Amino acid sequence: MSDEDDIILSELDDDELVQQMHDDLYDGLQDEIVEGVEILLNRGWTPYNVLTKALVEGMTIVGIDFRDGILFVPEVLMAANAMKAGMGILRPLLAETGAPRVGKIVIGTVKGDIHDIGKNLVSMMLEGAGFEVIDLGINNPVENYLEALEEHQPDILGMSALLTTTMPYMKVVVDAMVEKGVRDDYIVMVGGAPLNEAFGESVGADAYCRDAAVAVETAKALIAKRREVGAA
Ligand code: B1M
Repeated sequence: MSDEDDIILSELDDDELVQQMHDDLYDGLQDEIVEGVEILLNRGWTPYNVLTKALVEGMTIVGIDFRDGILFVPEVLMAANAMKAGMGILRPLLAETGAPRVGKIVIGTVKGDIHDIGKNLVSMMLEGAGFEVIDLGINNPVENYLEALEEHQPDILGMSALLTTTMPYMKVVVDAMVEKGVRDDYIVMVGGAPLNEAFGESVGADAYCRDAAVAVETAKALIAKRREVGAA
């Protein structure tokens, strides 16, 4: 049930339900989002479709209205928490591919930045594609990345930034890797709404990823390329 007593989510058809979930996400209604996710899954929707059509599309609307000054930080936080609640159900399902691990990635949002929805999405999609993901969370100083690389020896380092003020920190991390002589031991992938290809190149990353789907494809392609070169 939504907070409007007359709406019973399970009685809506798929299109109406997805529309209602966009509204519920906008209103930050966690319980309704969880219920909507469960209903769609029970109706045979794939976790990926629930994620992209019900949650990501809904969050895009929130983003636009935040940008335009229609929504404010507390409301966006509530929407983000509702999205997280939905993602909590989808995460294990997306990871349940039974596929052998295709690679390992250490990923985290850079220092000064607490945005993690996109990064979590990338992590979930990578897990779903068979990757082992070590998620460092938010606000990571360079030391966190370096320690995690040493400890976990991943194939890939992934960094996320959503602010124009924090994205330059990616170069600090890559430069530290160069200084330590370990830059070429790892594939470096970066992403986040304010980034682009040129920025990715300028910080010395191997790839900029526009979205989670591109991140998965790029991760697979770069690992395959690296293994080919290693085998030659
Ligand atoms: Co913030 N925020 N926010 N915010 N926030 C933005 C980013 C902003 C563009 C909004 C706006 O003004 N239009 C703006 C940045 C402007 C700029 O830098 N030029 C902004 C601002 C200004 C701020 C604050 C400074 C606001 C304030 O306090 N005055 C503050 C900063 C706090 C900080 O970090 N120090 C702040 C705070 C917040 C909340 C806490 C309220 C909340 C974050 C909650 C959370 O993440 N747990 C929030 C949110 C939700 C947003 C918006 C609305 C949505 C971001 C999001 O989750 N998008 C955002 C507006 C927008 O982007 N339209 C905004 C959905 C997500 C699925 O997309 O993150 O782009 P995205 O991830 C994509 C790709 O980018 C890519 O794949 C993902 C999935 O497809 N990707 C990667 C991302 N990371 C990757 C890593 C990879 C690969 C791909 O590695 C390999």
